[in-house]
Formats: sequence, C-alpha cells, structure tokens
Amino acid sequence: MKKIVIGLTTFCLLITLSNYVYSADKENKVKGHTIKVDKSAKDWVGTPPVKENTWTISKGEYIFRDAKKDDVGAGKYEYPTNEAFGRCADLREFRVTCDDKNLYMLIRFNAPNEWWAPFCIIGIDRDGAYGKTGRYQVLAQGDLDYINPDEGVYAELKVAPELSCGRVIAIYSCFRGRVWDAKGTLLARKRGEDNDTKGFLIDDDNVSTIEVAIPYKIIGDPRGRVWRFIVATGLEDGGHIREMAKETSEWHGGGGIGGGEEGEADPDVYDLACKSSELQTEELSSYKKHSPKGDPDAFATIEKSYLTVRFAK
Ligand SMILES: [Ca+2]
Ligand SMILES: [Ca+2]
Ligand SMILES: [Ca+2]
Ligand SMILES: [Ca+2]
Repeated sequence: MKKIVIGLTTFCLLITLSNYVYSADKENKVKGHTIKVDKSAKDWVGTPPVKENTWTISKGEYIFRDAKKDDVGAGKYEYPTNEAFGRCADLREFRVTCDDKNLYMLIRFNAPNEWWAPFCIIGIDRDGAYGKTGRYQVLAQGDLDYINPDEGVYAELKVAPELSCGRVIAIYSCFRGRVWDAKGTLLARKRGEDNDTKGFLIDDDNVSTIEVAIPYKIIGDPRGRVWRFIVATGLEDGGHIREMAKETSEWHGGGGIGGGEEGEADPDVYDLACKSSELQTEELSSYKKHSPKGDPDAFATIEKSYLTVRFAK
C-alpha cells in the first residue's frame, strides 16, 4: 500500500513538473494574434493576472496589470482641478501582441472626463544590454526653443544607458499618436487627417481603453526577440505632455517644482508600468530640482521600471 502511495505521489509530481516546464516554455513567449483597431477591445481575449503590478501571458497576449491609485508621480503629484482630467493618468493595464505584420498594444487608463485628456509614452528598448549604450536615453524630449509637438513629448524623462530606446511612441487623446526613432526623428504620425501614416492605427473603446497597431516597417519585427517596454502616463496639452508645477491649479497638477513652465526638471509623469509602486515613486523622484530648464542631466532616470516581453519566432 505504502509503495503504491509513494509511486502515485512520484507520478503526480512528475506530471506536475513536466506540465510546469512545458507551460513555462510555451506560455512565456508572446505568440500573438491579429487585433482590429475598431473601437472594440473584445478581440483582446487574454485573462489579466489577479494580482496588481504583475504580468502574465494569456492567449498570446502579454498582459501587465498596473496598481490602482498609484498615480502619484514623484510621490505627491496631484491632478489639475479642471474636471476634464479626473484621475485619467492612472494606468490600469498594458497589453502587447503581434501577428506577421503589426505590433499591437492595448492601454487601459482610469476613465477621463474628457476624451482628449490622457497621454501615454511608450519607450521600446529592442536590443537590451547588448545595444549601444550612452545614447538615446532621453525619451523624445523635443527642442525647448521651438515648442513643436512633432518634435517630442517634453516629459523630462530619461532611461538608464542599458535601456536606451530604439523607438519612442506617444499615444494621446484617444486617437492621436506619433513614433520617433532613437535620435528623435519622427517616423509616423496619426492625427485623424489625410496625411496620417498608413497602417499606424489608434482608436478607443469607451474612451479609457486604447488599441494601437504599428506596422513592423515602422517599429521593427519583434518575433524571436526580447523587447523591453517603458510605459509612462500623464496628461495631454497641445499634442505633448502637460507640465507639472509646484502648486496645483486649474490646468497644472501640483507636487512638482516651478510654475508649470515647459522643461522644468520634474517628470510630467503620474504613473509607470512598474512591479512596485514604491520603486516607481523612487525612480520618478530621481530628478535634480535646481537645474536649468530642459537640462537632460537633471531628468529623472528610469532604471528598473520596465516590462520585458519575449516574442516567439
Ligand atoms: Ca479591437
Ligand atoms: Ca496605476
Ligand atoms: Ca516638468
Ligand atoms: Ca504603476
């Protein structure tokens, strides 16, 4: 009897172990599926993880579930008092999948009161620690002498050298967006106009959930590779991210520094996709308060707040 029990236990253990190894190998990579950017997120079929600030792979989708109400930026950020904003920079979910032509992303915010209000920056490090370091660290900042939304996001945010981003994407106001290369050159633009870049698609499902499609000829082909995603959220202002200030007012959130003038070193970011809300606050607080406007040396540096997505071949 004892032998049978031991035999059965060993058998069950082996089955469990082999299942684990099999599923870890099989489930760890995104083998994606086609998404229609059609104002319905119903084609995102994966199940999100139960725990906040964790990720899973489900039905070919990488799914990160971000914590609720961790949208406090460098620790004490408040929203502008104008009711358009609500707490719309509270990131709730970020998903990635792909097919043989496009990378697809889903961004879920806390619902804004006005459709134009949320802003999301996505940096993609496509070559990891093996890439060129010491370059492309600032996330498409733009030129302060000539504020032009096409040039950048003006978020005062940079990443560690080993996270240098080959692509930076801005997604905002439910259907607008831009993609830059590592040097800040604009590669794609969608404004809902005739000259939108073909194939770069952005639309919302019920305002708070945004679907994005980007062709590989713009973003690169992730299949068989490991990409790292930096996801940062804030508020829209004239096509770029809204500046923080020391004091809260109708149009500027408080808890930062200065009077809400473009380029002040506080990161204009309320939330990051990050495994720990404490780590997120620590990284967003890593800016230098007393420095000239627009000085990249003073910007907060993201070192650990990123998502690692492994793509199947
Ligand atoms: Ca859809
Ligand atoms: Ca959040
Ligand atoms: Ca700032
Ligand atoms: Ca977060």
